[in-house]
Amino acid sequence: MINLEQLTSKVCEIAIEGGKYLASERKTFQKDKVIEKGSHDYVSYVDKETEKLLVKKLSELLPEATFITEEKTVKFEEKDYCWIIDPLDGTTNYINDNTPYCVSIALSHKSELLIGVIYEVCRDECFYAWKDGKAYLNGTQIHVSDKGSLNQSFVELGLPYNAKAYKPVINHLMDELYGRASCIRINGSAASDLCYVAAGRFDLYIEAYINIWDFAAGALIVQEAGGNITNFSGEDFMKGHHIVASNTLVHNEAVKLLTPFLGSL
Ligand code: LIP
Repeated sequence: MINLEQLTSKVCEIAIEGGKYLASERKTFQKDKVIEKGSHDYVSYVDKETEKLLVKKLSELLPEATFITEEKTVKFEEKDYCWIIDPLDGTTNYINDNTPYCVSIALSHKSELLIGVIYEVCRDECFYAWKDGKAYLNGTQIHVSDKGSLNQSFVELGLPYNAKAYKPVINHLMDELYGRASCIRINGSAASDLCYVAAGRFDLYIEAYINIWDFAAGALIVQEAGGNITNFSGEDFMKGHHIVASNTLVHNEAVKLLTPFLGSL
């Protein structure tokens, strides 16, 4: 029987080690090292080397687990335990020396999330949670906010790479929320967006066309901090790509905003 609290603590050490490598490479990072793997979707040796480091350390920690990783440096095999890794979430921020960017690591067992660890490099913040163990930031328990309505909410929106398909949605959200919500931000790192909901910094975060390595760790951290995370229909998010994460209190209001797009995304 795995002790999730102890395992989480070791995963935090590994995520921080990955983050320290990202920070040290950033000092000399050159934009000519960047490759465009999809439209405006970038990667460099830094993402790949960080991923290899994480895979090596996590394999030693739990040899029976397989991997789903953004940069595909390791082959996925069908197994019960699975590490889900984004070695550098917020790549465009990193490339442009902007903040935030993170290492994101989740562990699942038969699709159930057991551990979520996100290390945000720029603020030296390690967010983590394990199933039924609550959520923490650098050793202190965190909780979602208590804002009761969208009118009071500090809202984070994402701009996924799939701009053509998402433009009608983001335009609609801007139209509905700009001037109504307390304020809107677009920070450029799905993993940290979820952590900020968990820590009560943001009250709501909405994004579509993101992948399991972007949201798996953050999803558990949000849930263990008392928040809610669903797809755009208010249902299970795990198999999809569209995410609404909130402090729970504003969730229904937020999901209602998305009803014009159900079935078309
Ligand atoms: C990115 C996110 C970003 C989101 C993009 C993408 P990457 O991950 O974190 O916030 O808008 O769709 O998923 O490419 O930096 O790992």
